[in-house]
Amino acid sequence: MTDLRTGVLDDFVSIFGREPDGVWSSPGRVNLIGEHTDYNLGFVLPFAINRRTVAALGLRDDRTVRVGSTFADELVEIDLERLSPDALDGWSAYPLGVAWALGEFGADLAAVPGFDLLIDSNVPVGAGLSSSAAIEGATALALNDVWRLGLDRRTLARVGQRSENIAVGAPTGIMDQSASLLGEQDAAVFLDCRSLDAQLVPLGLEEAGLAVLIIDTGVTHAHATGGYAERRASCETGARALGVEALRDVSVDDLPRAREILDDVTFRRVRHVVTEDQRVLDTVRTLRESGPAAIGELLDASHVSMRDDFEISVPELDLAVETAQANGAIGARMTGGGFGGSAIALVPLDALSRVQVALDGAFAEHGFGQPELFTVTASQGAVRES
Ligand code: GAF
Repeated sequence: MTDLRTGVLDDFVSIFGREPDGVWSSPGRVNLIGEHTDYNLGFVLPFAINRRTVAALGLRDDRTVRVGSTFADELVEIDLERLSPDALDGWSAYPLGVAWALGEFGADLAAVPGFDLLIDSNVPVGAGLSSSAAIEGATALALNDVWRLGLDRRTLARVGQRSENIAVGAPTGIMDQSASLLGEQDAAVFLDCRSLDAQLVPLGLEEAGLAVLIIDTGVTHAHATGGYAERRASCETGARALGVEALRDVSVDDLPRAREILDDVTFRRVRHVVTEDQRVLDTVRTLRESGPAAIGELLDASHVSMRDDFEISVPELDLAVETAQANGAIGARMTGGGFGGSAIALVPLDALSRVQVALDGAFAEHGFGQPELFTVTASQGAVRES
């Protein structure tokens, strides 16, 4: 972390020729369980990870905004007057979209000063670990401070979501930004996506001798297009047909009636969301009563539901999950929006190398590219670093 912070400070000075007002950071996230439940106003249980995005920001005395990053070789410049979703594209839509969205949540964009912003990150892009929410969280926290907006973290999460929905054009829910802004060390964030009530649930992984292994398949996913939006539309169709505001309002006991009313595909989409909400509640209860070693079956069941009912897995993710399970993982599932990205496996420390060797072997045997394997810990959410 010190390296990222020092690096972004040095780079800010060499690019903009002055010191920034401060450095802020926000982490990526992994979702332990609760997939595609957030936009159905249900429950999720993500945690912030020990991979972060840092943002160095300095106010200007004019109305110009300049943003740069260590991963894109360009400096994007725009006047605050012209800041609108239509004017934004590429990677800079993430930080600039946040500046625009703050205007939707009370910032007077006609009165605030411009700024220079530089971003660096060690959250892998395209791995399903929310590198985008990390940029949004760091930018939102920084602008909230320097523009003295006084918005709370739940509101900043909504700002990030609005930016992603409107400026970037991805119809995502509130989970990723909430995890990035509300996460704490060694705890998962149990979020009710209707009320936005968030409770921290201690994970106790180290005490239990367990690690969360990320298996990044390298298969890229893009939320702005295709399957994600189509799944969301199916859920909305299902909710309308069942006469509820959102699938959150459907319980496991309602599923027999749902089967009578809905076509097969819509029914299976609904069944995933309804049973996944229940699995989140069961996981939270199990973690509190029995600890992390007892949640394996819930993780496994979540993967089966995403593979068979929601149909958002791919062969590489299925292979990752099955190989981890067969070699000592307590539980495993794909994580995030699906169609690529990463799986997670909950692995006893003494089985970690066996699982890793087996994954490398299985991917090679199937002719798939080598997966990236690394463990993550539950870390602190967004902070001002200096
Ligand atoms: C992506 C989205 F950004 C989240 O809002 C969530 O819907 C997730 O996919 C699926 O659970 O990460």
